[in-house]
Parts: sequence; C-alpha cells; structure tokens
Amino acid sequence: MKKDKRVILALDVTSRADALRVVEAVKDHVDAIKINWPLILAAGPDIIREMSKVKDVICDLKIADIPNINRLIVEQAMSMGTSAVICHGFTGEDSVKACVDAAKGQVFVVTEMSHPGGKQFTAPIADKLAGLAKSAGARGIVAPATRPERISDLRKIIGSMEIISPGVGAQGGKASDAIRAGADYIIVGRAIYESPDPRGAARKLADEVREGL
Ligand code: NUP
Repeated sequence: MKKDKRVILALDVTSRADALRVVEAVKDHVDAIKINWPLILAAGPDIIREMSKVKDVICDLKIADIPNINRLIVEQAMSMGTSAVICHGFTGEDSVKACVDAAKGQVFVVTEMSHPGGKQFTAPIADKLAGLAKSAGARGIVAPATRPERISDLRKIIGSMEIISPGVGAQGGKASDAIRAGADYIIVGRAIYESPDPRGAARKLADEVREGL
C-alpha cells in the first residue's frame, strides 16, 4: 500500500454499481480501499477481486474465531487479491497469530473502537490489544480518530508499526487531528461516499491530512 494521500476509502456501499461509481471518482485521492461485510454480502465476494485490480484492498472482516477458522478465512481473502486484513485481538494470541501467518504479516488488529460503545469493552483492554498486535507480528493496529489522544497512547506501545484510523467525518473525528496524533492513514466512509461530490470530498480530506503532517 502506497503512503501518499494517507486516506483509505471505507467502501460501505451496498451495490456493485455504487462501488464502481465511487471508486472511479475517488481513486486518485485514496491509497487503498477497505471492504467490509455490507458490500461483500450485497455484491458478492468477487468484488474483492475486482477492486484489488484498481487499488490495494484491505478486507475489514473483523475476524474473531478460533485459529483454524481464522486461517481459513484469511487464506480465502488473500486468494482473492486482498493486500491486508483486519482482525480482532480479544480472541487471543493464537488466533491473531493464525491471521498473521496466513496473511504473511499483513494484518491490522482492532484496538479501541471508534464508536461510543468502543469505550465500554474495547477501551479498557486497548493497550493489551496493541501489545498483542506487536508480539504477534501484525503490520499495525486500528485506532480511533474520534479519540486522537488514544492514538498517541497506542503509538507509544507499538513503536513504528502502522496505525490506520477510522472515525473521521460521520463519527466526528478530524483528519488532521488523527494524523497529528500519530495515525499513518485515516479511514473514511460516509464523508466520501455519501457526499454529492465524492471526488471533491476525498481531495479535501487529503488536504486536511497534509495540514496534520
Ligand atoms: O473502530 C472501528 N471503527 C470503524 O468505524 C473499526 C473499524 N474498522 N471501523 C470501520 O471504519 C467501520 O466498519 C466502517 O467501515 C469505517 C468507518 O466508516 P464511516 O464512519 O467513515 O462511514
């Protein structure tokens, strides 16, 4: 994944036609496309293969199972052209390691989630989840743009590993704040694909990222 615009598009639209339209509009202003269950269920898993021909694809499957199933899920995702996957860490070290092995290290582990409910269960264990991401050999973590101070805290635990940060726009976070706090990339969905001008919205976010650098 190229580190240029530092914006990852969360492509949470629910039809192939919308996915193609949005990606065509914003592809010059984002470094990667994150695909989650809504689009996979609506358009079919082949959308992963199709999108990976345009940009690097991060499969946000939030994998959270026993090691054997984690491995099988990641192997399927990788065989479709996925560049990286997102998994949960609360399942424990063996489950995360199964993802890391199957994805050859290209794994981001969810830490403190960005929505209000993220404070309830994920926040108290986020430091441990970041530590686990590091010891398991993951590429990076997912940390909340809605609480930039937590990005800074988690950065201290993981050192130079990557931080990808959702919560910009619709959830209230600001791109420049997240980048200033130490995020490598922001993840943005609705603020781009629900905009009447997705291309302009993505360009503006890339400008905001530059402000934070
Ligand atoms: O903590 C998280 N928060 C979050 O929003 C972890 C995530 N992976 N996400 C994802 O980022 C979420 O699943 C969605 O795909 C995207 C945010 O979308 P939006 O709020 O920018 O529309």
